[in-house]
Amino acid sequence: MSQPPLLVLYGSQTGTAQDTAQRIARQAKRKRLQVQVLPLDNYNMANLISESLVVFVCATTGQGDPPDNMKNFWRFLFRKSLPVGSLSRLDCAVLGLGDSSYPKFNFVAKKLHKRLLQLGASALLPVGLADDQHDLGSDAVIDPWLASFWEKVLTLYSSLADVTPLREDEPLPPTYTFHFLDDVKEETGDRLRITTDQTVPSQSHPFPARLVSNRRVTDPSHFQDVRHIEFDITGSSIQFAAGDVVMMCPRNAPEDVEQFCQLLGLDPEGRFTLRPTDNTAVPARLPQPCSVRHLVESYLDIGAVPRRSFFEMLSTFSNNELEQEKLVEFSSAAGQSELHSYCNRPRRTALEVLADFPHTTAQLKVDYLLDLFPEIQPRSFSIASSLQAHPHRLQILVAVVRYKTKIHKPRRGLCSTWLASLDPAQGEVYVPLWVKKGTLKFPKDRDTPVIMVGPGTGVAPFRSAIQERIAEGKTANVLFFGCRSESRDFYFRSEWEEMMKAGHLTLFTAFSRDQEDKVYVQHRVKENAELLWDLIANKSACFYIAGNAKQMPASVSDALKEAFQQEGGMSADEAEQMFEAMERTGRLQSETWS
Ligand code: 2AM
Repeated sequence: MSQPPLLVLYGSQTGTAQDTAQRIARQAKRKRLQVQVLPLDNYNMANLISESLVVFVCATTGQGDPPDNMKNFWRFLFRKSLPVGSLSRLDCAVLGLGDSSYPKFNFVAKKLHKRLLQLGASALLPVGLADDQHDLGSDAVIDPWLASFWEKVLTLYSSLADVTPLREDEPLPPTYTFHFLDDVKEETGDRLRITTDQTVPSQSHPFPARLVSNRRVTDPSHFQDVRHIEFDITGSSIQFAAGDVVMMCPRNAPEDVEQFCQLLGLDPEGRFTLRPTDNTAVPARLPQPCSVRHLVESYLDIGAVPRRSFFEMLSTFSNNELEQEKLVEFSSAAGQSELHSYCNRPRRTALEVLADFPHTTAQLKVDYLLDLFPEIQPRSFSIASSLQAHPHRLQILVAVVRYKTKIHKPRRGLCSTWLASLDPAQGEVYVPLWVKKGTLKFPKDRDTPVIMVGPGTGVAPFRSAIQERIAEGKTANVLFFGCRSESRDFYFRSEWEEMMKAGHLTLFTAFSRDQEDKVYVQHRVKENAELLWDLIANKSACFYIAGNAKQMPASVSDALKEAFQQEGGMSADEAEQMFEAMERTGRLQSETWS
């Protein structure tokens, strides 16, 4: 009997679920099983009723929400009109990727599993709950879960047991083949395709926004480079409100692109078209034909820390004994702790790994590039301006990420480094972007006061909110801002001062390093307990926290609960309950990032 094909559907926010889905597909191909891998939103849901074997790999985002590329599926799946029993033909398996340091650990996978069963599907095995916090990484759960999954599949499709699987050390066929063109002058479409239609820009149709300015807002003597960046969005249908975020895909640095091409012996000017070897679509983001430079610069994530699957694949290309031995070790379950010390801890990039394995790298075939390297993922930034205050403009506040590990060369954040390098004085620069609804929502009511705690770049969404609110005549705005020093990183100072003068803003500052003892925003919250209590208890104020300092949100929350006890005469339990009630009703919201 011929087996029905395996479908692997994933919902991925940062690429890990996608990588895991692709790994499952590779394992299927080694077992000579027909397989298709798709993001959930690219799959026609109506077909689910006729599928017989589907693996779902789903991440859960920090807030317990499904990733962006499964949001439509999520809405579809929970429609009341879906008949119970409609998925009775389906054997399914759900693998969740989550992080147990967040309260809604693997919420999406658990809920999906339950719903599929409710609709009549049979579960091949219990839902897999991979955990980023596990000492040995999420593979500690994924590996045994997959072993058990394949065991079940083999029982289900007994004829598979007679098939000789492809050897582990043989490369699988690539997903695409590259067809190089002789005519190098051919138009590539590498340049931005300016969208003239008024469709709302999205990941597949970003709007090329012109860079207007890119200004450092911290003193040159300060350790951190923070940029205030402005884009012109004239001609787009982009609308946003305070709390929304802008998305963009960064590019690799030109010197990294050069080095990559050199290591692989590729001509950056070479132009090619991609042909899928199976039914996979050509990535919409890649123009056809495309230049090698464009592919490496804008698509292949060569600057990320590579995953285990990268080493697995590299090992199949190696013809150098020493290198291959090491690569096989890094791919094995036993080699994970060593791989962690070599790669994850020092944040070694895929490009640096290639340079460490020169013989293997020289053997790499261009056809495998899209299998080896994940696609550069979009990054999000809180929008720092309001359309009312800055019509046709969109501004962000970006801390340029740079840090040291044991590797000599400093580590750099891909997107912030790329953004910082863009210079509008060097000619017109366009950045493809789109906007997404954010999680922070501000009150519509004119008289509701808003208290915002945003140290560092956490102030970005609050600058947008304050500008928007002032334009709408909402002047009860209280901001707690923290930075290291009044003279070095107190950005937007003059703007705040003007608003204060006009009576539109109350500002409390915490300059952590301008005196011997650290002063943080939570200290200012405590000092102003009386005012905060009055605003919250008597004037129904909303309270917001944003920022990237790890302990900050918890410390600010504690300071607020203390204020409830001190000023409201509450017990610790009552303060906690009031805090939770505010969270539940949206009167207390936070947005944190790392
Ligand atoms: P620090 O770097 O001097 O420790 C913006 O980054 C501001 O947030 C800085 O003043 C920083 O202080 C401060 N910050 C760091 N950790 C914090 C925490 N746990 N709570 C509140 N603020 C913090």
